[in-house]
Amino acid sequence: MVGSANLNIMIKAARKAGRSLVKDFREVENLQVSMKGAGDFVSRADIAAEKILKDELLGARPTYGWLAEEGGGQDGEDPTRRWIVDPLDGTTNFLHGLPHWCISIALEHKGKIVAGVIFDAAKDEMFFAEKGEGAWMNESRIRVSARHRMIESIFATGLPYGGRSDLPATLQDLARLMPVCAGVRRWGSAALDMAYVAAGRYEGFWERRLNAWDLAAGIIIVREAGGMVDALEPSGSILDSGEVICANEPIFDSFSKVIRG
Ligand code: 2AM
Ligand code: CA
Repeated sequence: MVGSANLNIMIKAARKAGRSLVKDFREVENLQVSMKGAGDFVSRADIAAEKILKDELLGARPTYGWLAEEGGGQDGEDPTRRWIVDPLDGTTNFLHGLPHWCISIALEHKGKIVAGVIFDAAKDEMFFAEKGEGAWMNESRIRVSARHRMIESIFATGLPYGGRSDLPATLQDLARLMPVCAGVRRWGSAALDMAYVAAGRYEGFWERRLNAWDLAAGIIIVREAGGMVDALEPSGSILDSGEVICANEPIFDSFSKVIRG
């Protein structure tokens, strides 16, 4: 697909930050240092990737606003457009040498996401979409899966970590879902979970307490792949609530009935 100028800027930025993260990832895999040493190293890798993305994206579009995980946000001269960026989604995986993490970049226009890029640099898988142009992975068009029976379907989620208060709600979700489906996966990168739903690798994904930068790019990639994305509270704001449910269209109703209770 021949993307817009903005999409090309996003893909170029993702590749550049991806090279930096892959280099650091090889290093972290070999690091024989204290937990704190590895943690500090990963924070530096994360901040370095964010700087590359900011230089590339705001360098090319200096009037746009900015919202990112590490450095926070700033308003642009153009109040209608904003980059929403997670330089490293799946940080815990990265820290443990697990090759499942990504860069997530979205472009918001008048409150709607109009383009998204999710780049899994370790596997060289570039997921992207623009409004009305379908969803893609590298050179190929992607689509959500066609499975429509719960018992044949697999779903992904994120399990709360570190004593967070949403554990009981997620355990209740799992108690309802696990007996009626073919399995549940927990990979540790919300952005890649959404890219995988778009690519038809699993049927659906839900998670609570996420941030706008975890979700923004995934929203358009899933929708352009033919999937449905909603806030857990029906028709609420996904980015404001940080609670998401998405799936292929045929399974969405059954899946959301189970999750929403
Ligand atoms: P992050 O890697 O950018 O922090 C997985 O459940 C999602 O939760 C990921 O998208 C991850 O984004 C986020 N998350 C934040 N803190 C986390 C932690 N300590 N452990 C696991 N996931 C975390
Ligand atoms: Ca994240």
